[in-house]
Amino acid sequence: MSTPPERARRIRLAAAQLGPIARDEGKEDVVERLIELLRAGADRGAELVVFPELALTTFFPRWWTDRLHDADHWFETEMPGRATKPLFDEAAELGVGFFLGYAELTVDGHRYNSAVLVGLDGSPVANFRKVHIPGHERNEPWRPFQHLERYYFEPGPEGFPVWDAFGARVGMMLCNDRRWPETYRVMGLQGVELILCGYNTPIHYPPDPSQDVLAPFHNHLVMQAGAYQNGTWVVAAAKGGTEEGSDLLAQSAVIAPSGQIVAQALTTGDEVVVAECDLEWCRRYKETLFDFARYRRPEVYGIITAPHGTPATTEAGT
Ligand code: CDT
Repeated sequence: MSTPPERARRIRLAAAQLGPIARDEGKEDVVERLIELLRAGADRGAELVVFPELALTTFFPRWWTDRLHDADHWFETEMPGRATKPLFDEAAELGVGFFLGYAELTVDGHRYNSAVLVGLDGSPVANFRKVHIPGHERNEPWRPFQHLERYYFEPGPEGFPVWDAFGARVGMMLCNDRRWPETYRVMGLQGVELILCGYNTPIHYPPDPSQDVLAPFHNHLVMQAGAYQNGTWVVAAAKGGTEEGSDLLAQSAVIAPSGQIVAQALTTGDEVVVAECDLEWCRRYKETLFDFARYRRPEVYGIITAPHGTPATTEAGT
């Protein structure tokens, strides 16, 4: 008996990369840039446009302030708010969904590095809070610039849920989350078919500058591996270029469940890349090499959920 032919489930996806955002650039001006990118994506048939992490402002964790409340103006207390409403309205008008990274300040005072997923009708479908918070907690004046995400943000307590949206099983992650295999696997175990990601990656890594030259390689390495090992599409949008003296990696990309890059930004500025993605491709990997039910061995993976692992104690040669 022959296998029935696969039916395609196609969606056109866009990664909308942003060039630098100046410290004094108003959110209203940034939203105008986002609307231009949204229109460019829609003109090319995109149904869903992915914007970067913290897409409304400069990457403000590069600066220290003694008083956390002095940073409140970088945060959103509602979504949509006054500045972002025009983007939601334009999306509804165009019938295009989007993913937008932003700094979230909740009514009870929690601060998260978040992303909202907005449906084709311009209404929010889901909110995601970044889980892996990189950098440091206090001012470290020896650095050429700070990476104070651990001062400004709490880790998202909800982990990595997936949602049924845009005809797909959709998951979200933000920047540093993409470097952790657990991020993809937790979503993979929920059948994810499409992972949306925004990032701001300084090319210079002060704790170990020998990694700087490898930043572009590591960026794609982790996402290509995560896509392949979980049979999922990944769409990742960067903030690139020199922002307030800090060089940010660009390289926004759409990655197939095979791990191959099917579209990639060519510049470090505002740019939209579009790809047509067949969600059925996920099955090729989920039902063969990465058939989790058949091949995974969770009974020997227990240490994965231990807080810090344990030093190796097995003696060689016994
Ligand atoms: N925004 C973000 O998460 N950036 C980190 C930089 C790591 S170095 C502190 C990243 O993983 O790209």
